[in-house]
Amino acid sequence: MKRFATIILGSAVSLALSAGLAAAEKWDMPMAYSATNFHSATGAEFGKCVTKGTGGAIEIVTHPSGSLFKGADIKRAVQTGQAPIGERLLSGHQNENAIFGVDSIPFLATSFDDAAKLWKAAKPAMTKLLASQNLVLLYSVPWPPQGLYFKKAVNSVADMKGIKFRSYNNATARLAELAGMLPVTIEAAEISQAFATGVAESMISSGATGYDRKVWESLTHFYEVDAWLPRNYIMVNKDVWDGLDAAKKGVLTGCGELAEYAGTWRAIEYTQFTLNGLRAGGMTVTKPSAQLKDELKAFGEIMTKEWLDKAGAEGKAIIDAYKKMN
Ligand code: PCA
Repeated sequence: MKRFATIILGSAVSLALSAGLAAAEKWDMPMAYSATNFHSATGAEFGKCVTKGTGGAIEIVTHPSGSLFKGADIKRAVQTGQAPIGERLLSGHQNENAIFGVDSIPFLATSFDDAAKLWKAAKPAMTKLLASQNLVLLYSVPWPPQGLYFKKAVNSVADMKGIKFRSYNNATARLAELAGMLPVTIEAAEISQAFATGVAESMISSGATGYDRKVWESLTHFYEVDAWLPRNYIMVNKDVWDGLDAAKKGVLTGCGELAEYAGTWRAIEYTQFTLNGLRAGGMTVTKPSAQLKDELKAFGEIMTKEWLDKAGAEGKAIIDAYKKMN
């Protein structure tokens, strides 16, 4: 903590000395999830930290809920410089490169502790991959464990056949397919409407997203499957980054480290809070049956193999490094 404070304070002092010389820059930061969600709250705090740390030279303005760019468009917007910075669930881009999907391999890392280890193992490869796409990785925060939502009791894969399933990345769509469901990709910002109109009638997500979007208005059951903990990643356009002086880079990096730490704690706290919220909304929140869990684990094995086939030696090295930490 002292190190961050030193970086930020040092930068603020040096910037204050040059105050009046540099014009303030406004950085719009597109984000995909509801304003009240902990990722959005963390992004807003990160923005304030940067504004303060740079003595107002960079003012970050967050735009949650997909209001500036939809989730699926944020990565491209930052790559091409339409936005200088943005937050994206990178597993949504697994078809570009399997490494982006490392955080959504079923039952590989199913707790916050394990997700942190997997992130540590994956970070160098992810940073390199993003750099090759004109992006600088600043920080990353996990979602709570993923569970299954339905509008009826589901105790086995047989009960899932033919259900319309909202997906948010390749892994969620593949899981649906293996279970005989019908996947349709829908942004988190649009799920309340999708469930209300019957476009979708189930999904895999965190308690957090169900709570943020009040899904108890349409759905009845949440099963705590703990399948994986996907992550959001905050990235800066590399040309913009390269144009910054060392002091500003230091502020962004320091504020990013603080945000990752604080955001992770917020995620942990939001987990139980939102599961309680689903219950208060009238939903049944429970562990899956042993049969359902076993059947899902078998899908997990298939998907792990598929991921390793696509991710090759680099992917295997990440998994090996992660397993060594346990
Ligand atoms: N919420 C996001 C991604 C993972 C999560 O928990 C969503 O459902 O889109």
